[in-house]
Amino acid sequence: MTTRCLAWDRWTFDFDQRPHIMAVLNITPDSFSDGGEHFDENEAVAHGFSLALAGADVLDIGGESTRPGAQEVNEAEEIRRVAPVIRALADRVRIPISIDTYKASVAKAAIDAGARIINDISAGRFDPDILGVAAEADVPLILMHMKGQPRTMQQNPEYADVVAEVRDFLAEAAARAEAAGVRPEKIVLDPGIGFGKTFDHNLILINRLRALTALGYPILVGASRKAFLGHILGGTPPKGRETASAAAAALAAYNGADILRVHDVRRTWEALAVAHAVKREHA
Ligand code: PMM
Repeated sequence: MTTRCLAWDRWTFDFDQRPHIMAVLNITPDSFSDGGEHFDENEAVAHGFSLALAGADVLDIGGESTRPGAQEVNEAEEIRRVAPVIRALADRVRIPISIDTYKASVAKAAIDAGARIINDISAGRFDPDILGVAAEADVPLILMHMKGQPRTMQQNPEYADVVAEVRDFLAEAAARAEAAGVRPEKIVLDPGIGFGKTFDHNLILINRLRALTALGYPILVGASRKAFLGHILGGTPPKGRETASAAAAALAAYNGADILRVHDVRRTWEALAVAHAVKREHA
C-alpha cells in the first residue's frame, strides 16, 4: 500500500506536491522548548492565528509536556487547557487542528471541541481506547515511536538496530490501529526523534528515513529545537536552534518525511522549499 496523500473533511494534503508543516502550540507551563509562553488562553489563541497566517498546514495543540521528567497532568486539567483554545481556533482558521495527547478522554474532548487529527506519542500503547476514538471520528491518527516512558526514556536507551526496531514497532502500531477500526489511509507514522534515543540514534533515523517510508504510510518528523541540535551546536538553548531546526526539517523532507512538526513556520517553509526543489530535480 502506498498513500502519498491524506484527504479528509475539507482538506487534502498531497505529499507529492510538497512536504507539509505542522506547527507546535503547547499550552503548558513546562514544555522544554516553549513552556509557559502560551499558557494563557488568549495568548495561545493569538499564537495559533499567527502560526496559521505564517503558512502552517496543521496546528498541533498540546496540554501536557512530555519532556523527560515533566510533571504528569490529569485529564481534567489537560482538557481545561486545550479545549477552549481548540474551540476558539477551529472555526476561524482554515487549517485542521491536531490534538497532541495519549489519553483517549482528552482526544475525545478535543474532537468534540473541533480538533480533526489525533497525535499520539505513545502510538496507542498508553491508552488503547484512543484508537477507537480516532476510528469513530474518522480522523488522521499519528502514531509515534517511543522507547519506554517519557519520565525515563532518556536513561541510556539501547537498540540492537534502531532503524529495524523503530520500523517494526511502527508497523505493529499501525496494525493495531487498523484492527481497532482506523482506516489505513488515515494513519501517519513518526520515528519519535528524541523519545528514548541517543544523539546517534536520532541522526541515524533522520539519515535512514527511507526504511520507514517503505512501510507505505506518510511519515512525520519532529526534530524542531530538540536536544540533539543543541548538542551539534555546542550547547545552544532551545530558542537558539531555529536555523538548525530548519536544516533538520529540510534533510528529513529530502529523505522522505511528509510532515514536519516545527515551531518556526516561516523559516521551515523556506528550508522545505529548497529541499523539495532539489528532490524533484533528483527524481
Ligand atoms: N515531539 C514533542 C511532542 N509531541 N509529537 C509527534 N508526533 N512527534 C514529535 O516528535 C513530538 C510530538 C516534543 O516536543 P515539544 O515539547 O516541542 O512539543
